[in-house]
Amino acid sequence: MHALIGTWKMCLSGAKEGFGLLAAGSSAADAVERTIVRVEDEPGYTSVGYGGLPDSDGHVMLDAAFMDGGSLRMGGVMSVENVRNPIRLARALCGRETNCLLAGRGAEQAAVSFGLPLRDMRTEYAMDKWKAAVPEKHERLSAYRGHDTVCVLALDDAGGMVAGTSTSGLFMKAPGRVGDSPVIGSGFYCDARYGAAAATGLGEDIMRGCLSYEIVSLMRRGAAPKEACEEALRGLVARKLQLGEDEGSISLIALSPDGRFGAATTLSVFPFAAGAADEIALYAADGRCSPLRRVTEQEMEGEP
Ligand code: SD4
Repeated sequence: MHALIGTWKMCLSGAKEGFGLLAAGSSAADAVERTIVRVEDEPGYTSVGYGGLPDSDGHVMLDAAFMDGGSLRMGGVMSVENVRNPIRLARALCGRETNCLLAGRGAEQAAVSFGLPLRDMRTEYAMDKWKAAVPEKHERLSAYRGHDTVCVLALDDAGGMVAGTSTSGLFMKAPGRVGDSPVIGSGFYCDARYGAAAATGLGEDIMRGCLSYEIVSLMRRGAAPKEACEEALRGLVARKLQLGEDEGSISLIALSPDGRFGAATTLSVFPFAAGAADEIALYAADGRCSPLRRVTEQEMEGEP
């Protein structure tokens, strides 16, 4: 059995390639990397890799992570600049016993030592957006429409499971700000015995609930992927409401070792690509926990 799930409509074409690799017998690791590299290389996606929107200083600072569910090893980078494919760097760091999570300059040096390509990640469009931005308006950061992390979970025919994430974080974030995406247990988690999970949305909230670890724990205790996503989300949202906060902007995905996938969201619609066995397609979850429905790209026009 092989399966793959990835956040947002933007990953659909990459996910088709990743899924094709799985169908041809490749590893979950290769499928995750391929899917995410496709999103990172696309300048039109302003939330991931090349073309990502900058921080308040005008720097495009990237976070990424890669976790192997067989060994429970992870690699990650945070606040890295000028690395063309942060997910490839995260994967290269995965497997190290120490020094597997690197920030800033050290991460860039590691990219050079691995021979990974560097690139100026700023596009004219992103810098124009930054010049036009009013810093005060961005004091309260939000995971606004079109600013989303790519998270991919894959299962291969040999039972291997991998989780990967890549993001430029939030537009106009404070220099040095890191979200959930490279933080194990929050932005992603993968244990091939029980399943994999990942999150997108406001990282500061996602980290408060360690949501990805929570989902995998629920699957360990027998929950199906969709149920686990819904229960983890419900728990954090209930607490936020109790504290007088709004429910926030959080979307979650999960995959089980037998190829079932699930998702949950606080949004009115959360598109994602998913497939098991023979076909990959676009689906949507909604904030009312309705059954996941298959959708077309046209129906999701205007959604990230
Ligand atoms: C972050 N979780 O840096 C990321 C951003 C994101 O939808 O996923 N936005 O907090």
